[in-house]
Amino acid sequence: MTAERTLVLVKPDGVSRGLAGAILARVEAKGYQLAELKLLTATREVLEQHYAEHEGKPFYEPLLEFMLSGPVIAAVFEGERVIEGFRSLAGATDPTTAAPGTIRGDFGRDWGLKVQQNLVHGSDSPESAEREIGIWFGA
Ligand code: DAT
Ligand code: MG
Repeated sequence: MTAERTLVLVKPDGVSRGLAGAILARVEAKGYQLAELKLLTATREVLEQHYAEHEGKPFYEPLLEFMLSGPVIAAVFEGERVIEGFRSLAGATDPTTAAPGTIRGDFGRDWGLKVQQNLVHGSDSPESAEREIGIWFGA
């Protein structure tokens, strides 16, 4: 049986603030296995696919601009219930209200209304994970 997989992104704020190692270390420390890892600057085409579900929302364009503003880390982690487990490690979408002890809760700052600057992305379902891993790493 293949272990569950999830796509993790360390967003441009995480990389530029020097938090990539600390973030990935938390995921490894939880017991998830690193299966793929790369540093890259995203393209608009990749981001349009990745964030297709959010197209048309008010935060869509600022989100894409932010995600294009610097390099990101794309990673695949494997493990039992890793999708749910990583989202629990990441915390709530808004860093201001994300619980202490979570990545967004501990490392998020007061960014005003820039909720998109929340350090990490994690897939939200097995279907999303396979779709997103295909986008960032190919089939
Ligand atoms: P998550 O990343 O927790 O899965 P999401 O899929 O709802 O959250 O949204 C994708 C990203 O879009 C999120 O990480 C940050 C940004 N975003 C979501 N809601 C927002 C909002 N109300 N204002 C600004 N950015 C938002
Ligand atoms: Mg999401």
